[in-house]
Amino acid sequence: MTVIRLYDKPECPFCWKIRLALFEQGLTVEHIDSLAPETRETWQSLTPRKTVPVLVNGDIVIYESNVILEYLNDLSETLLPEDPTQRVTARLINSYSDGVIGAGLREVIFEKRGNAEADRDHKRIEQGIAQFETALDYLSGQLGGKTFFADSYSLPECALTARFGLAEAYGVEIPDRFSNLRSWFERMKSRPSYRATAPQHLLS
Ligand SMILES: N[C@@H](CCC(=O)N[C@@H](CS)C(=O)NCC(=O)O)C(=O)O
Repeated sequence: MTVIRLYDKPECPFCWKIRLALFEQGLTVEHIDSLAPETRETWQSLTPRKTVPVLVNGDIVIYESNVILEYLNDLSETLLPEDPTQRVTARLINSYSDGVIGAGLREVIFEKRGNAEADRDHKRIEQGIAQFETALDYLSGQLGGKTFFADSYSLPECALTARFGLAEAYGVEIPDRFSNLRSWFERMKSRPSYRATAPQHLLS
């Protein structure tokens, strides 16, 4: 049987959501660390975008995390709900996670990562946190009192678990006023997929 290979980077949120999707689907995968100098040339030759994640399954090479997610769903039909309206909801929240939730967090993480406290641009960090918190309003409204963003565990759970996991690791809290999002994140963290896929150096 062909082994699925994932060119991966531990702290990449796009990679983490793919790791979650694979684990939740029960798929076995060989993880290849794209940061290792000996693998760089290989994975870069596989993608015109020169980004990770890249998934290889036999002859199929897929870059772009959302195309990978759609492909994984095509394999097992477990990452998107059945109902067309629910599928749209799942795709929209996934896209919002990439573009809007990711934008504020990126500022905080890029500024904190590798910079000593004294050397950080605190204004950039504050603005990133404010942007993140503003973006949570919409998410909280979309989730309401539901268990998942759509009617089952789906793309938004993969995408947002990775984003919130990175946020937490870099000291960015979900404010108390978003109690539904906080409970949702606790539920996601209690799933076996969380510890199995989180960047091991960020786990406490
Ligand atoms: N739209 C792409 C974005 C992927 C992306 O930006 N990956 C970053 C890491 S988080 C990357 O590979 N950057 C180049 C590098 O690390 O060398 C996707 O969804 O797959």
